Amino acid sequence: MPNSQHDSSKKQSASDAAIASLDRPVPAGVNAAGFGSDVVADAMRALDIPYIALNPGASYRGLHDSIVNYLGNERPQMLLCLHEESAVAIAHGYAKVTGRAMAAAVHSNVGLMHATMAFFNAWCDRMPMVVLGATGPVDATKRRPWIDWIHTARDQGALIRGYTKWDDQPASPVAAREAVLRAGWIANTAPRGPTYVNLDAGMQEEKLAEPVAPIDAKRYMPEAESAAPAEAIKYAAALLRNAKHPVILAGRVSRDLDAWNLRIALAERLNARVVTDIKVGAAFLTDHPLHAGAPSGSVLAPEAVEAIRTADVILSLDWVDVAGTFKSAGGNVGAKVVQVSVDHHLHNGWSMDYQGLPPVDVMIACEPDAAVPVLLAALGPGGLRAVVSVTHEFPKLAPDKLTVDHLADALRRAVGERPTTLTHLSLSWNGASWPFRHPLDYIGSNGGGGVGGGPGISVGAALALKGSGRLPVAVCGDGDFLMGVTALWTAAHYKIPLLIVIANNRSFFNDELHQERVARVRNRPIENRWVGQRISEPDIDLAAMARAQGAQGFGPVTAIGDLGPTFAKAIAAVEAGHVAVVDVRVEPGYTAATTAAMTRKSQ
Ligand SMILES: Cc1ncc(C[n+]2csc(CCOP(=O)(O)OP(=O)(O)O)c2C)c(N)n1
Ligand SMILES: [Mg+2]
Repeated sequence: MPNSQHDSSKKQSASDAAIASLDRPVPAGVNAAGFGSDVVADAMRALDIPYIALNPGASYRGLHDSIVNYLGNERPQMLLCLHEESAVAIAHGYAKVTGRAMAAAVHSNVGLMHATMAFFNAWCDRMPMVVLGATGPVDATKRRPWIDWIHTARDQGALIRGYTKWDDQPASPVAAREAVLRAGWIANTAPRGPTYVNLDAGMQEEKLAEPVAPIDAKRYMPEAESAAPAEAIKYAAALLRNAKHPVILAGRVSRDLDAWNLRIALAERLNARVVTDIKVGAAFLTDHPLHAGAPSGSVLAPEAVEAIRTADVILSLDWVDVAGTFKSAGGNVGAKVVQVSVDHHLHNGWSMDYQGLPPVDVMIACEPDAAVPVLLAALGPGGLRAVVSVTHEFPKLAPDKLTVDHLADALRRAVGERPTTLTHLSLSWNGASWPFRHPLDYIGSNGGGGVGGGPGISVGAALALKGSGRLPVAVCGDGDFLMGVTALWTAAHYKIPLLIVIANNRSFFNDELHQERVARVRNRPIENRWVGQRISEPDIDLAAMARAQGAQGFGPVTAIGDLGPTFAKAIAAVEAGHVAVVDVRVEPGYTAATTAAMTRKSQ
């Protein structure tokens, strides 16, 4: 857990114990590794990963047995998932809170195929995870007829290699141990990302001819933290010290509270305007007077555009898309650019998620958390100069129709002073609805734009937050919820408290705006934009889908006045340890700025 969470670690371990009491196998009395997969299980334990989210399959029945009967289903403990996409999404959400890799396991080629989008989301989000997969016996003489042949593919890792940091298919138990340690090490080293180890069924099930000599696993996973380069810091400090209109683009940063406070100190030292991005986790106090406009995704707030256009020095703290942001701000950005990032180490030829190549005048090739304190020290003393004074404005609420802004307003009031983590936000969300005042107030979006990630990511985040005293709350679009809905059962079964509120516009509404734009450009009727988009006739009873899986379902809420009392009941259920889902029927619509940007003829 980040430093800020240490005080709650006692409560946290009590909640781990509650999960550990579930799914207990009878003791098998096995205390020495006897098979290839026992060696793999030992290596998994050496990674010190508490959970492995999985959907089972014969290709890894050897490993499955080792986790249950050799490790006793402990560290890692299995978390059964109904779909591989949610298994990997749960590991993704866990990493978004803790910054550390959880594990997942998927069955041979078909399970991996189900998991691909979740890999991609985690990859684009730079989140670590170790995924174990398997293949039918590589040695064809050991294959069962038919099934082992269809579930064996040459170079299975090719399915996910374009969006995975590293993968391997080790050929012996000792090589598999090395692969697992390397997978953990690489996943957790910045720039972070998923890794994949494909375990040959034959290798897993092989009886060990002799005991495997133990190793000191820690020595094979050395901390590889990058330090801020002194020369670059000196140049950057000189540029920033003399800047009249500095801007900080606060992007991919950690959930650490000390690092958060240092970013605030840096902004105040420089009197810099700060822009944040709702695609990634909270990076700055959004109601700080220096924060420019509401946090937004691809459509920048007007205050942010103004700050970027008039800036003389821009400091990017691993901002996801510097070049695209400059383009959105109108192009002619004249500022000198200081870039703090190690992201370039990850870029490959398959995925363009690295975005446009930005102009950079000073490159500080380390993580933002390492650069900020050194930069502050290099700047020397100085204080808050004339701070821009702004008052935080919440969105104005429509008088009659229930909109997503009403949902946000009532939810914020219902949550009140409780420390709350928004584990996911719908595409319809208005960034002005909710101030972020702590790095765990919001953990960012799905990373790769893969709809359906919201529920699984939220279950993983709620797992990491269990016992921390923070209330995990997800706001999902109905499309997102429906694609990932079976992740709920895992939360219900393992008693992971979580509130999911559905901004249910009964539509894949994002694409209605795309069809509207095409209709405008082509001079065709925009009133047809809904065809092939609306999820109605019949409306789906989303609360019933929650109840069917052991969660508590509320709604549909259709009246503004019912929002507050319903949220109060749902929060009480979550505080009593349940998973609660509230179906809120909102008017279809995005913020005026997003709608205008998406339907504009020129893009
Ligand atoms: C897996 C996947 N399928 C399709 C899309 C295209 N897409 C982007 S947003 C969106 C609509 C999502 O609907 P919902 O979650 O209900 O959000 P809304 O736009 O209605 O607020 C779709 C289908 C996608 N990004 N990912
Ligand atoms: Mg929708």
